[in-house]
Amino acid sequence: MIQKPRADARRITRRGILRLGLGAGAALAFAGIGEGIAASFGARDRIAGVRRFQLPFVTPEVLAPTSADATTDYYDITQMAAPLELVPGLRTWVWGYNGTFPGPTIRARTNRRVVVRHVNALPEAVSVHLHGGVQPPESDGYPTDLIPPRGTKEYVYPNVHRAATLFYHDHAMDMTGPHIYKGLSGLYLLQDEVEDRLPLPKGEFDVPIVIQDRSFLTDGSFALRANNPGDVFAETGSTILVNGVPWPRFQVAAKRYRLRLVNASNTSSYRIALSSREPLVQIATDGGLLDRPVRVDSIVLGPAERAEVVVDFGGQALGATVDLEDRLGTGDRDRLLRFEVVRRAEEDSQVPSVLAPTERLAESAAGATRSWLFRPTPRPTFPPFTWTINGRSFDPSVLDAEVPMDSVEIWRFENRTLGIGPVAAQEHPVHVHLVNFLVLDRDGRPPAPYESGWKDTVLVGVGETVRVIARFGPFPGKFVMHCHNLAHEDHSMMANFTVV
Ligand SMILES: [Cu+2]
Repeated sequence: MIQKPRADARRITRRGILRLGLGAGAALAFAGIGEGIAASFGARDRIAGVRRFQLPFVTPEVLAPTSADATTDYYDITQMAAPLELVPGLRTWVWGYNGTFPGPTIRARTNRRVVVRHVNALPEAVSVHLHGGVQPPESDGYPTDLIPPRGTKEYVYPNVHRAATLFYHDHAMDMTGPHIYKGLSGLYLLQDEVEDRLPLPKGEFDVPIVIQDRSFLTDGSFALRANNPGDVFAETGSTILVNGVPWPRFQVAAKRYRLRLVNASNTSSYRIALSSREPLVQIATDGGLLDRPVRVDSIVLGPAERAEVVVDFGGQALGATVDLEDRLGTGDRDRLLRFEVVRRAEEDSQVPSVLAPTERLAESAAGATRSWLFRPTPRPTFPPFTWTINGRSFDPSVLDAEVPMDSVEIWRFENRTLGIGPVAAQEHPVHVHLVNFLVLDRDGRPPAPYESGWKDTVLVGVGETVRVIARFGPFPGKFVMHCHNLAHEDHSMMANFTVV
């Protein structure tokens, strides 16, 4: 029964809260609960221990179209519960696209339409958002545009965007966090002719690295806290999964690999680096290829951010190991996966010095600047605050901005704390639907090299102000922008804008 894990999780949460104590005044006590619960997961024997680097690396299956015609590929996906052995010897009930975790990968081509028909065989209403996709509002997965249980909806993706690593995931009102934690996300790889012509690693040497953290109870179920006040803070886990496998070992050839790094975690950010201390050669951001590769020591990926890198194992001896590290992670979480160099292979790839032409937008092209304030707002009920944008909780009926079609705007994201302890000091990964943007500056300083390309999500650190620039269009209608820490998004750091 899929409801059982939630009952168990509730019990753990309550005990966690009791152990921390609530006698120190609601606000201060509450300030510690989120961190305390997250930390207590790893320390409790009810959480399953998972050994690192035991299981083979896998990539999610690629979904075959059900049918195709001159303009369109048609896909069918059933959202369903399924028992999977994610941890050896344990059974985990996931909510998966076609019952898999992560969901199947859709491969799409720029300017060729994709239609995905979703059947909801889950007990709760769902909505599907293609993250980073440029699609009209009726196919964008608006939070209240729900597919009820036993319902069906067709999403039409025009694929007018350049090549990029996108992903599709649940976006149901107030329930996105729990739904994604249970498994509702999958890759959508958009490819085009510019990318085809580049001599980058291809085929089996072009691999997705979908990073998620989860905790498992000893009965195998996800240690997902129920939709309770604790969710205001974080949905994290003690186990790192890559493509659904705990800390896999990836047996590689001694040559170049293209790694598509995707942070599909609910709350966690990662600073990704190689244990060999070699730099990462980054070739793409959220919105696709950079104009030129950049060499970086590490890449910070907040929730929903992506980066693509080329790693060359050509200089490694057979038998050597290189780990992908998370330099923000502690304990077992300091590693994401292990590469083991096991064979020689002919090198047929390069990283060219010029990748893809990248349009830039000049600040002088902007017709307007809008400011968006991300902060907790106090309220009289428990928990004593909620996450807000410009002081407002998300309301589907309230319009927060009206943007003229095809206009260029500068959006200014400011992360301000409430001053009641660590609870108020959280970063916000800000995601804008419909558009890609360029980061202009972070507290007045130029963006880091690893975020210098087109993006759809940007991490706004504690106390920071980040300015981005975007052209709004080509589809009119109502879209959302929100924090992609799913605990914040669900409670209720989201706003509406229309393109008119
Ligand atoms: Cu946030």
